[in-house]
Amino acid sequence: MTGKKLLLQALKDKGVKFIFGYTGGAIMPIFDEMDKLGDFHFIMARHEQGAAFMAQGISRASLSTNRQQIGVCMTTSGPGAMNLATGIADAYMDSVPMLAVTGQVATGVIATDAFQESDVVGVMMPICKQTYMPLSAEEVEETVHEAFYVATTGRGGPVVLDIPKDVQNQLVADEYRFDAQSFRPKLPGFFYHPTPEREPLQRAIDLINRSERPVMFCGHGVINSNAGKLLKQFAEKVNIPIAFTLHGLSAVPADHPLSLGMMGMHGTVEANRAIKDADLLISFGMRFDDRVTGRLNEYAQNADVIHVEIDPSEIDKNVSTTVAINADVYRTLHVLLGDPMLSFKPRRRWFETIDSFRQVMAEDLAKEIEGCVGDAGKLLMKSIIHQLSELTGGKDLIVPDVGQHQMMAARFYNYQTENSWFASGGAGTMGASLPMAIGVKLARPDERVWSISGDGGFQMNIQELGTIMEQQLDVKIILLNNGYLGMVRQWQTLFFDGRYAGTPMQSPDFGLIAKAYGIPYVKVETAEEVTPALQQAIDQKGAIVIEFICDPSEVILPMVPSGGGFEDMIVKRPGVHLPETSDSEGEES
Ligand SMILES: Cc1ncc(C[n+]2csc(CCOP(=O)(O)OP(=O)(O)O)c2C)c(N)n1
Ligand SMILES: [Mg+2]
Repeated sequence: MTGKKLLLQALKDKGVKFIFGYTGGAIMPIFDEMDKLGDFHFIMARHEQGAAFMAQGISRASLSTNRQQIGVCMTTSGPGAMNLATGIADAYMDSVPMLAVTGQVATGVIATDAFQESDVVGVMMPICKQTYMPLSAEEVEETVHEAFYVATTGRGGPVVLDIPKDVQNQLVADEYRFDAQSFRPKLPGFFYHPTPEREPLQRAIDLINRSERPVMFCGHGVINSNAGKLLKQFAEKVNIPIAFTLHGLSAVPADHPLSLGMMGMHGTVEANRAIKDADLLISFGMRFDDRVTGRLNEYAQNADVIHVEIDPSEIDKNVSTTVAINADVYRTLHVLLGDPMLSFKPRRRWFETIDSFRQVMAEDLAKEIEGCVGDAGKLLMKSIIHQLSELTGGKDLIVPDVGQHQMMAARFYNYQTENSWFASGGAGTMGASLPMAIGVKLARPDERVWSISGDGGFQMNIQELGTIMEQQLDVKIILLNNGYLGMVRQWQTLFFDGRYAGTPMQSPDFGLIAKAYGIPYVKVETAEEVTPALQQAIDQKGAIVIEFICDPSEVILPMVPSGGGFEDMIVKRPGVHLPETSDSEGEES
């Protein structure tokens, strides 16, 4: 058998159905063998970055199905591999398991600056969970299985497998003979504790029973361990409100009475104020990212912290814990739910206080949503998202890009389906949406998928319209065009005296672009057209691009300025109220 056959056999064994990629000299042998075997559905991206995000889409969306698939992308060496880097770094930040296979120049010329040689292992090592370079075909089989084990065990993450061309072609006497029963990866230093220990659990239960003003956090770990239903049961059992990180959205229905919505920089007033006043924070599968905490030395100063987290390196990293539970979220919730000592407390005063927080922006937001247009008569993103939510009953799969429209989609879609929100969060990569939506659609073909982009991000991976065309994928594309890199514009409005450096943007005729790819297109400029256009997308089979002409001065509020504390939360439109403190300069949006 050859190295390339062993690789493909192992991928098949792991249930891989789709391979996303782009060919080139150093990967040709594997592509050729893949074609001969005919075991995979190969999807040619139009840019390697697209392939990485498609692979992410498969992994993220199939988590909650009974057939978890690990996304695989495959490229040639040098520029092909380098073009994957952004998608891999993004998966690493967001704990998404995936496998990137890259061709490498032959072992005999490695480190000679051979044609299309890049040090893939060197470049990828700090931006992925593990890298491998098998130096003989004999290593390939075990390496692939170990790569899958590492990618999916504990906190998920991307793994890179860089295979020199001669190793792909090398003949070995052995047949493929992998035995899952006897497979024991030799990974000294790889710790994984899925089951919670008794003692910290007991202390956690005591804290929960005693607390008067608790808030529970739902992070990506809840989605990744498929624990949404358990979290909901737990919250109901102990009567504790839930705040969501960006990645925790859709774990529990967004309109659940205990939901406070999203927390953090663009979180709701009720989530952020409740956290500020809480006496106990119970965090499930999240990492206290700076977008969530704001200024750390002011964060939840009077609260005890229970942190349930699978990755021990996240515990006590940003926020000191009172009780640390290093375990899988699902298993922890399962044990907690079975514990007879946990009690229900009415906490009436706490819920009254939270209700008062809910009122702070309720009226302003309702008015904007109802009105649908801003000062200049252009459409408001939040109203478009709200109408999409109403029309779809909150049941569809949403893949936002990065920017204001992403935050609008996070805040104003009423998520009802578990694991229905797929966003680039930790890295915040513009251009993620279109390719990620392709992977999501392939993983969940029977559900409706909406890719929602801004005019900036859409143009970062616009070439993937070609993949949608070729694969005839039914992805509904919403383009919220405000003529600006809107999120950065919002920062400029608030913190740079309205100087719009590098944010106004001229766009092409998106109608002509859609037409060139054979994709139907609708342009929406007035409030009356919004719902009919969305309905048209729903009624019609196949992809569609709907471009909405949006108000560039719309802002996503509230906003906790970068580096600020919850005290500094901006709740009024600029011009009405400006924060006194702003040490945000130099930080990235
Ligand atoms: C690849 C990349 N480059 C730059 C940024 C910084 N950034 C964050 S949001 C944003 C603006 C996005 O503009 P657009 O796609 O039009 O969305 P809008 O905010 O207008 O809704 C920029 C430039 C980023 N997140 N990713
Ligand atoms: Mg924009």
